[in-house]
Amino acid sequence: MAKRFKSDLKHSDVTPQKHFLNRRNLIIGAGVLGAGAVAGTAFGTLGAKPAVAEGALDLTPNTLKEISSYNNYYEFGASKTDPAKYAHTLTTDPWSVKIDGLVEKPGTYDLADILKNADLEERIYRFRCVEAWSMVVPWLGFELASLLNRVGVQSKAKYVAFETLFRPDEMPAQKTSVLDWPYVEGLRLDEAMNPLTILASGLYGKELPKQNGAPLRLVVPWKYGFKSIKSIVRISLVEEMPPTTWNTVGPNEYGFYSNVNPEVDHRRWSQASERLIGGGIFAKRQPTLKFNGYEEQVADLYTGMDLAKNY
Ligand SMILES: Nc1nc2c(c(=O)[nH]1)N[C@H]1C(S)=C(S)[C@@H](COP(=O)(O)O)O[C@H]1N2
Ligand SMILES: [Mo]
Repeated sequence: MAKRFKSDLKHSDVTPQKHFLNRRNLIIGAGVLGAGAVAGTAFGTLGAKPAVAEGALDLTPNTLKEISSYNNYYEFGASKTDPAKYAHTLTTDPWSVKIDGLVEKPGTYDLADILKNADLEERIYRFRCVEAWSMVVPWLGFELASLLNRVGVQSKAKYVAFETLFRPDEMPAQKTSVLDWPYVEGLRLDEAMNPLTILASGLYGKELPKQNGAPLRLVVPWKYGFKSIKSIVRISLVEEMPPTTWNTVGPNEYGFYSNVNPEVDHRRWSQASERLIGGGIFAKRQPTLKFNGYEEQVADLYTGMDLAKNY
């Protein structure tokens, strides 16, 4: 797989948005199609929206403005426009991540050190929220597996638990009880080790906007957006399935797995289609794809499981 950015580049050195967009066809389906993706340049004029067959992976990125002004980040309020208004109060530097539990080298790692050793690269992923909207986001990140391998996962570990910062002085909604704080999420170890699963520190070649989960957030493209936990301060390797915020809030509506699945409706709405953010009010809804279009890469993880029960 092409590694576009080396970790010795500062975010500010990284490709400006325009050039970045022009390269999207080269990396369409990064981590999915590999070198064969170069064929994507056949889409024609770089930067123009390619004609995409129904059901195919359209990886035309949303604009930075769209991606950073329509967010879910409950620590800053429950409305989609709250995070862009209020997340600027968050201090993201210095930042460290505690890695503990069933690992060989537990410790509190400085984010700068994590990033210095990381193989940062562009990943353009579809992102599907459980509320039936979607975006395409050009992340800058690295495989979670590479970090886990570096700290050494013990053989008893079966799950990975993640925790967001708890700092009510900077995250105003943490003074209320809309959710149990801190926000927590979890993955089965094999899901965490899948090469599609990344930790992102940027998007559009720049540092992550705070409303998108700076300075480090998870991205799991075949799962509903809420699995992609923001502003991570702790990663724990554990033996038991860890609690997750939305499952705690509504166990009937949000399961542990939360794989994107058009065949399994949410209790209160259909998951068969989605609204692409930025498409305009007259835009046709697009059909939702199983595993958000990443079926080929991840379906094996769930062989033999009833996905209607394990939602
Ligand atoms: N800590 C934290 N992480 C979070 C959330 C949150 O409220 N708090 N919201 C989740 C939900 S519901 C979604 S859809 C995505 C939104 O990511 P985006 O704002 O970058 O699009 O973040 C997820 N991660
Ligand atoms: Mo969401």
